[in-house]
Amino acid sequence: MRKLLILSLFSAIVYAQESPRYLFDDLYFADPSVHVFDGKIYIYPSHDIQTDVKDAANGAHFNMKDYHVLTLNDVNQKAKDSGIALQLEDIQWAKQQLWAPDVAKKGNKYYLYFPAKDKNDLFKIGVASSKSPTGPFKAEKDPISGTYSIDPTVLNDNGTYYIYFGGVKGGQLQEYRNNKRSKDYPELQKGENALLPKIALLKSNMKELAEEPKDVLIVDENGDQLKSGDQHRRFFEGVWIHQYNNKYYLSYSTGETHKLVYAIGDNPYGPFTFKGEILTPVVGWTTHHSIVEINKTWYLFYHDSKNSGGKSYLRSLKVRELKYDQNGMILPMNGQD
Ligand code: FUB
Repeated sequence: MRKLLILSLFSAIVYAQESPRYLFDDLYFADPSVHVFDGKIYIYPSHDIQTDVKDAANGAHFNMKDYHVLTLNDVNQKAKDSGIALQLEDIQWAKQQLWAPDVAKKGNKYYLYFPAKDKNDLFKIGVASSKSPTGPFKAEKDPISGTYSIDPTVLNDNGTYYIYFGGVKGGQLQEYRNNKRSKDYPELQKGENALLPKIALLKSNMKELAEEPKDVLIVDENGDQLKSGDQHRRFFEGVWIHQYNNKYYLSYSTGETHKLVYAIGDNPYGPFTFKGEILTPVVGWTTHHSIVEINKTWYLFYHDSKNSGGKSYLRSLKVRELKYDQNGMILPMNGQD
């Protein structure tokens, strides 16, 4: 009996550690980029809302109009909403669709990077700054020159800052080759090289690119670039980069197959070698995440659409512990939990 009690207590503890938790109940938020700044946890999500835009293949129904910043005292508690940090009407160049953002801190300033459609319905990436991690953020008059597509994330590599971005289909990445846009590029055949996320060094002002965006190469175990038809492994959107044991982990969504997967490289530019799955599909079409170490424990922050009965554009934030094996491989998790 005592043995049984100890055993069930043990499994309760393990289960409690490994099962995901929702972070916020009152509003729908998605695409969490999480950072620890000066010992405090900040969540920079998209803010999902219901509008009258109908479901569309180009994602027009993801019709978000502002950003909130959430704070978290402890991953086991609910997050607190700090209110609106930036809204569409205050971004001169943007017309619609404030999609997944990220924030970087440099010195005493915080820089919010966000995708939005401009007046010509082209996704660009904007930047807004603030002296406070919770905003309000003031947007620059124009998007960052040389950027396009969606899902920016910024790596602070010992004081050198790199921006990554890109997303296929609704994210418009397929309309670009070598940073040049054309509506006439033919659809990629299954055997052709897959589209890749982009990387560019940021200038010291954090508001401009210091170089032309470059492809972030993702290869298989033989060193061959992943192909367009390899839907279970190739890049689609939602890139995140973190460092573990002196390696760079590039993680992203596979889109149509709805997985979170990762690849490992030796430097921010790659190449990155595909390693495996992090999370099987969640409820809802999109899957987008961040991976962060907090107090020596690693966490996966992500979203699903369970709370809205599966509406892909009304998503809720979740967190769960993430573990590595002794070789630095991430232990895969079940997105349906
Ligand atoms: O939230 C809008 C879009 O859905 C994001 O930019 C993508 O990553 C996907 O999560």
